[in-house]
Amino acid sequence: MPNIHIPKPWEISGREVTPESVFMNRRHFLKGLTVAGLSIAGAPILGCAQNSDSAAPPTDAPKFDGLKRNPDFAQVNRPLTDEAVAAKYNNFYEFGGTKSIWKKAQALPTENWKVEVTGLVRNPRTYDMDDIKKKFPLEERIYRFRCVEAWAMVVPWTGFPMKLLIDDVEPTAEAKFVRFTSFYDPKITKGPTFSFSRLPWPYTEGLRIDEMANELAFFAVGIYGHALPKQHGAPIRQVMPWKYGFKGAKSIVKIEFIDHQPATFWNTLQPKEYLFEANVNPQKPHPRWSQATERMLGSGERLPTLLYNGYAEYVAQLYG
Ligand SMILES: Nc1nc2c(c(=O)[nH]1)N[C@H]1C(S)=C(S)[C@@H](COP(=O)(O)O)O[C@H]1N2
Ligand SMILES: [Mo]
Repeated sequence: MPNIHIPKPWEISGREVTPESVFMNRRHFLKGLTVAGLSIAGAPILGCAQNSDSAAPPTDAPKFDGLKRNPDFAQVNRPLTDEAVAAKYNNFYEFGGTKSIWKKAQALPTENWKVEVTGLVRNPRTYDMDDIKKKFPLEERIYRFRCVEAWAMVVPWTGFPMKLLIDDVEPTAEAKFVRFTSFYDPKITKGPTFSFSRLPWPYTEGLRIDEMANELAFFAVGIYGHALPKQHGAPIRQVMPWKYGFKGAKSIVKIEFIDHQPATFWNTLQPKEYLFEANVNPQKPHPRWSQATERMLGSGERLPTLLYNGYAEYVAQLYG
């Protein structure tokens, strides 16, 4: 719904604001902190107007051949989000602090991509994208996706369960956590205009090993049947459907198996707002807004948020 702005209770005013003015108005949230960027991550105010540019974003990526949809993840009782909507409404702070970074993200260099897997594993490996596609059978899964900012979408991802990579590298008994690191090169990933130099780049995320081994935890190399467009985190990203979207690092270059809980990007900036665990939970409000409902991208429909984003039967036992 281009340019239609429905004010939310947590908003400063009914108009669109820039990241800088959010920061100026929300200074009190930053008390005791020297970092400006963090009030932006969760500020749903930035997400309220959709990109009014209606042309479909370019993708020259061919469709995956013979891709099979996993029948266990074939639908979620919600309509699929329109591809062009999902492709033009992104969080990718390496390319800016707004939702409309898709053009800037085209600067991401994805040729000869390598993913280094190291740390507490029997078989450390560096994969290129051909190795990954040869080694791990790709499937399609339709997942709900919930950003901590209370917007949501439903998209078909192409990829493979993280468990297959675990089996390939064989973590040792000492490995308890895993850290994912995104591509970072300050000449290319220039970041938001505000306080860039103080953000804890590179973007990192982390999981417990048992979370990573859960059948839902997914590496995506594609979306809507073709390779990931750069703005979605090409050529490979995490997708963690029962957690808030920030738990899924984009454009992964390194995966490390470690014995301690890693520091992560948003949790380092604002530990009270962006928890390490970050499971979707309608009962646990974000300190600055309710998480009880969510706004679907495209339709703007407001729907109730589901515990574990609707995936309790798969993951509730991890948190007993
Ligand atoms: N490297 C990196 N990964 C990231 C982010 C980011 O800024 N940088 N944003 C996260 C957040 S907050 C969300 S909601 C999702 C958005 O994914 P999408 O743009 O493909 O919808 O990416 C996550 N992964
Ligand atoms: Mo997010």
